[in-house]
Amino acid sequence: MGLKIKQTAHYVPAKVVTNDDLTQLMDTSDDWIVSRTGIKQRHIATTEQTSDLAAKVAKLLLTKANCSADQLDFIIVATMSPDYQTPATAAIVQGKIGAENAFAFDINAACSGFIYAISIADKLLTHYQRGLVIGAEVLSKLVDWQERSTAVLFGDGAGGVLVENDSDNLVAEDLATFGDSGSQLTAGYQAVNSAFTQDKTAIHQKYFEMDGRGVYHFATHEVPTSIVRVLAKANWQPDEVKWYLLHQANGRILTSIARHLHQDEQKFLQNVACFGNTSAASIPILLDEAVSDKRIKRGQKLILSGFGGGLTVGSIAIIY
Ligand code: 4VN
Repeated sequence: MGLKIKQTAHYVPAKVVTNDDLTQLMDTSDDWIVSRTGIKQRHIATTEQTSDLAAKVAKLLLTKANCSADQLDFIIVATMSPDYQTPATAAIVQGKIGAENAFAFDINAACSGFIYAISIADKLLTHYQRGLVIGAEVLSKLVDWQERSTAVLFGDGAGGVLVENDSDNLVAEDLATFGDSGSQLTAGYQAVNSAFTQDKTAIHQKYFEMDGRGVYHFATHEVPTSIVRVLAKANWQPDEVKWYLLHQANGRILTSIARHLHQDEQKFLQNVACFGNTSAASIPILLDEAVSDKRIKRGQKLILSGFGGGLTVGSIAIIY
């Protein structure tokens, strides 16, 4: 017995912001963004919060699985852009959908969050029967819309899976964290500023700050390494894998990683053009799209790999 993905779903806010739209706000161009990142547009929330996107996904998953909310044992939301510090976004979702028998909590592993959450869900399923794992982000809250180096990259959205204790489809996992490089990608610093704070003049960065070259280098080295390790643990050859679903950070990074692994780029699913980088939501959105249009079929071997803030990386070998 073990983790089986029963259903997939995704939801994105309706508003689409194109690269041309961004040229109204900052000195950039469609050409620059497309050639450096592969991104053509992103969905941006105008009123919806992270919990609203996640609750939509939760409801879609229950409907698709023909399951009622009271049959859920747990809800995990992976997010780096929660509604609040407390309550957890997952708790808000639990309340919104009326999952009265479920415990709920968030995890933050940035762009690796969905993979880390699947790993946790797999362990929970030794004691529980059924749960939701959702990646949900409103990154537009954390973007400095004057800063062209980061503002062009990110988008909002949510995706998730309903998992059950069934056949053991999670074959292997590989999670790693490089906290000593964490300053290369930060957002939402929470300043210490109480009645007891002396110097209140310090400048604190609320928005995304990224050492683009550093994070790019990290991704092109540590992601292939993690994938090689997870393949070895699964006892799979790279060629046996039908699809590689990687965090949609940037289209060029995916090309580089495919080359490192000597794999056809066509095996690396890509939707960064439509959604931009949605951090913890990117892999489950990609998964749901490819399951829905029947590229991904039952029994196929998949590698899912997330990487980013922390710095973190996480890969799983899974049979769909
Ligand atoms: C993982 C990665 C990135 C990321 C890093 C660099 C980058 C995305 C730098 C060079 C620039 C184009 C953009 Cl690898 C971000 C996250 C956060 O989710 C996670 N883009 N670029 C250029 O000048 O070509």
